[in-house]
Amino acid sequence: MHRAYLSLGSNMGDRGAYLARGLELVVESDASRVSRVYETEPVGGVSQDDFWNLVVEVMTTDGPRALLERARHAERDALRTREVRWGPRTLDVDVLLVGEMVSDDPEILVPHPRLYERAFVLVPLAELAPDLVSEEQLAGARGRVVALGTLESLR
Ligand code: PH2
Ligand code: MG
Ligand code: MG
Repeated sequence: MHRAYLSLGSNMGDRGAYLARGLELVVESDASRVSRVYETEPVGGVSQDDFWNLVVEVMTTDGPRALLERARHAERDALRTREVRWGPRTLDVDVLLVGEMVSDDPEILVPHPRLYERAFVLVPLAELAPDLVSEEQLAGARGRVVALGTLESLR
C-alpha cells in the first residue's frame, strides 16, 4: 500500500461539479484525503479563465498505469476534449506521485515532470503532505494561487 497523489483542475463550466464528480471516479473505494480548492492563474501562455485546482491523496496498491487509467476515465466522463495543449478544459487529472515509485514510462512519468515548477499543484500537495515539499520548493514554484475553502463549502 502506498500514498498516491493526483491533481485535479477545471476551468470550464461548473468547476466545482467537475471536480466533485472527478474525485468520485478517481478515488473509487479507496481511503482518501482532499486538499482545499485553490483558484489559480492559468499557467502555460494560453489566455483562458482561472482554474480551480485541488490535490487528492489515495491509499492504494495500484501503480502508475492503473492510476493513469483512473485519470483518463474521469476525464472521459467529463467529456474532456483536447483542442489546445494547455488550453481550457472541463477536467484535467494528473498523477503526481505514487509512493516512492519512479516511472520512466513515456505515457506516465512519475514523479510528474513539472510538479515542482507549478504552485497550483505544489501548494495543495504541501497542504496534504508537508513532509513531501520543502520550503525552498514552495518558494520556487510559479503562479498565483488563492485558497477558496473545501469543495463541500463551495457547492
Ligand atoms: N493545467 C494545465 C495548464 N495550465 N494552469 C492552472 N492554473 N491549473 C491547471 O490545472 C493547469 C494550468 C495543463 O494541464
Ligand atoms: Mg495538467
Ligand atoms: Mg493532464
